[in-house]
Amino acid sequence: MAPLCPLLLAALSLGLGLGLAAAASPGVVLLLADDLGYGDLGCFGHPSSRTPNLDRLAAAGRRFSDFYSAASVCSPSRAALLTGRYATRSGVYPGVFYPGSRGGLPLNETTVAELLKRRGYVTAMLGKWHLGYGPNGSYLPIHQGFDEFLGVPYSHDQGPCQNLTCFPPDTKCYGKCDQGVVLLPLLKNNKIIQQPVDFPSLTPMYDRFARDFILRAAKQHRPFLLYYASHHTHYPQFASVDFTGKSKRGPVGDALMEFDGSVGVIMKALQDAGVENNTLVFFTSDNGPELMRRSRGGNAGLLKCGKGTTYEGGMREPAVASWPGKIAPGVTHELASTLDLLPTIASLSGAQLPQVQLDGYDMGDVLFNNGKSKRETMFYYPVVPSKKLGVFAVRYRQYKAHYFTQGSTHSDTTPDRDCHWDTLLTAHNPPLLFDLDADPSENYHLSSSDIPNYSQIMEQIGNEKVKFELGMKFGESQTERGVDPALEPCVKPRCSPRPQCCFQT
Ligand code: CSN
Ligand code: MG
Repeated sequence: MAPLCPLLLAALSLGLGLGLAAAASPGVVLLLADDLGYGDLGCFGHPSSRTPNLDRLAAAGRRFSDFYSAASVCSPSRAALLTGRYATRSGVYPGVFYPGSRGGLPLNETTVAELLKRRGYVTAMLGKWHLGYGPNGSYLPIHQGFDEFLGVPYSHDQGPCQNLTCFPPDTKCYGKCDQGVVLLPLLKNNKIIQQPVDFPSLTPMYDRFARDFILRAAKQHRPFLLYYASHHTHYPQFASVDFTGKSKRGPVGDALMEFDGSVGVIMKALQDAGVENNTLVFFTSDNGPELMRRSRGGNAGLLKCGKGTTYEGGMREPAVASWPGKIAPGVTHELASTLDLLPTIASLSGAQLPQVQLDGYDMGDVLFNNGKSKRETMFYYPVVPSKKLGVFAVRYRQYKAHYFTQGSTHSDTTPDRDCHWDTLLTAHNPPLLFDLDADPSENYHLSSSDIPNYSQIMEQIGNEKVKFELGMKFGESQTERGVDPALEPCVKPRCSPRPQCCFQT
């Protein structure tokens, strides 16, 4: 027995070492809603939404009151979330990608998935990508650190959605979408498996994938990253049979309820896999609500305007972080952003930060120690950012100064004309200053007669703006590389006439 001991010990310690390393690396689930506003969730005050799973997540975890996405539309917001950098750096501007876009999130950008893969994580992405398709699908998630992808490469209104099949079959679908482009494709990795996507069965398929992925990773004792970017609650709304007509809030409520159902499936999978207490779950949305859809858009709650604007409703989002036993339940009023996810997750997993200029801060102290945020500023770029105009607004602590304001089609139809497309670009000198703690709705701008330290605050904000903009290097624009209809995803690559022939029954 004695001579065996050192060997046995060595084997044991090797096994334990690997086991501990795996156990020490937490699972990460990122849940992203689409065009969901600050006022849309039950746990953020919406009276008729039904979001029991998100409400439960929020009750058991930390709910953020002052959390920001880094852009007011989709592609730049998602680029920032995955890279920890404002999208002006990566070149994901102006606007968003289209089915035939030549560009995408540049492959030399480092995503959070790539960081984690280097730490031995298995990684998967579900749902809406919207960071480019490109020649031969060269910008798809599988080229940006995700081992697996099941989803749609862009928004589901960027295709002829009158073909979006709703349940029951004779139900009117909610709205009209882009014509003259290919039907919406569903991809598995880089392969088109449906065209058009069958929307009523899509979320149940995602749910099965998510559950299988989590159970498989746990069985293999591998740490994992699941990035689930739902199509809900973006227009046009859809839901599967289990959720159609089930909410009190109509189409947008049904869609939100279906997303909430997926959250429930994922939480149950984490429990069943026994990894619930070793997994960070983080929920937020990509940008504010599309108010132009009237009651079928989302709701920004008490915030001003929505999608496409640099008012609070465009970029301030509901957010929840949950990790049983590690994150104490409650609400935090600390400032945080999707930009902070990459540095935070890197620190949790022991991953090296990429050697580039990051815009995020590790929010570990906020999450785990009820501490102060390292973030004191947030910068608001418009949908069409330019070096000439720079940022439209700056938040510093509780203060926000608007240097420029502009309405957006995405925020049309509300009673507040400031939000509308025909409210043109307006420069403000001096900038319009608001105290967001006292006035989160940006109703009453302040002057020197309102607060004694007005000039100090304006000077401080001005300094932060100058400092930030000196350090901002605009990347080459990826959306201005234009579109080529030949690049649109097509299930029959050489068929004609396009785009109608890109169809498989
Ligand atoms: S977004 O919504 O992708 O969620 O931002 O579906 O800005 O021109 C935005 N846009 C289609 C969209 C176009 C979208 C635009
Ligand atoms: Mg969006």
